[in-house]
Amino acid sequence: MTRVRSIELRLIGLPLVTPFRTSFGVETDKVCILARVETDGAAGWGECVTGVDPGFSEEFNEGAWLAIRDHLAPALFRAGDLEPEGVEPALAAVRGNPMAKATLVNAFLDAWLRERGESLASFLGADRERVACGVSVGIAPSVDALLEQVGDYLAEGYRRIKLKIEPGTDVERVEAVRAAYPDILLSVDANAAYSLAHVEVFRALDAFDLLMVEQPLHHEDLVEHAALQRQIRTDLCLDESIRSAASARAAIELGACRIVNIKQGRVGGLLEAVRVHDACRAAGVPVWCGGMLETGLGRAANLALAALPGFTLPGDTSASARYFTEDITDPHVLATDGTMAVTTGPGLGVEPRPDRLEACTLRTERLAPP
Ligand code: SMG
Ligand code: MG
Repeated sequence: MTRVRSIELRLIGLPLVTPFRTSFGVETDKVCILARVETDGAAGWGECVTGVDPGFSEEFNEGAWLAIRDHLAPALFRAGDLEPEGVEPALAAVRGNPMAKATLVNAFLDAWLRERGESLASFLGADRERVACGVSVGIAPSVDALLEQVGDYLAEGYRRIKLKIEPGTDVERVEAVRAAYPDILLSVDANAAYSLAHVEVFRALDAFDLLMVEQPLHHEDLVEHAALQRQIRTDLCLDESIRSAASARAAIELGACRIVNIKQGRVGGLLEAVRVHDACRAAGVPVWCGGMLETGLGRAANLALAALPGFTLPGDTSASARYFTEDITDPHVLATDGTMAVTTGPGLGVEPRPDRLEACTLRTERLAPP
């Protein structure tokens, strides 16, 4: 048992090495909330995966900040002495807001594990020390620019390439990359930009031996995803639609997907992420670890999660250098075999560097019990 004594919220901003364009917008900077939770015996970190705008989901930085400050943090203070399994129930009176909740769940877990000297990977049930890594490539300005980026990432060792697509920038991009690299693991991610009226696009993509098509339709369209899956050969993978282990089970039972992208931040934190993993594994559905352009803190959490046995496909856990010239932690580095190390120290096993943290901070607020 340990008690949350105070929480420091911090908004940080750091430039991305290259703008990241998806079907819902362009990001040039990573701007996110970090929570530092102080317990009786340690401090732990949680990185919130919301962005500036509510484009990927309805949650966004300023909303998450208020949800944490005015609702979730007070609930955690009121809960008193806690074990990890008590944190989600303590936050349950707040409906939804999984990304805001994940920030505190993960930060508490980090602090609790640091008190015990146990690594996150060991606590979650990891069975390996390194994970196979892929990379997500934003919508490029041209086919040539895309081929150059893909070539660079493959040369670095990445084991799977995921192309962001949107209506009008899809089949010809995939065709060009597949022609240049006939044997690579290749997938696409539409971030919900299509509808069932586009079924011909997905029939055309069937020709390119894709590992999966990720989240083609709106996040609420499980029945529509199932209808699309019946009409194409390529496996569908769901990202935005999967918000909990319950929604993963629903999607699988409906036949809405055959692969699941697990993002711990999107499902309310690392504990629910393990339940999603367990539900998929029980159903024989492969999972992989998604990414939200996390800093080295969130990335350490993703790497620990990706080391669980059901994560059988390379994920979006790319190296720090794919995102930032200088991360806020010591960088996560890709080996030439396309793997990265899972951290082994207590909790997340990484700390923000104080100088980097100060340099990136846009705002802080300290929260404490009344
Ligand atoms: O962390 O490398 C990363 C990003 C991977 O493509 C990625 N994430 O839908 O899977 C996804 C997107 C969401 C990013 S929104 C900023
Ligand atoms: Mg996605």
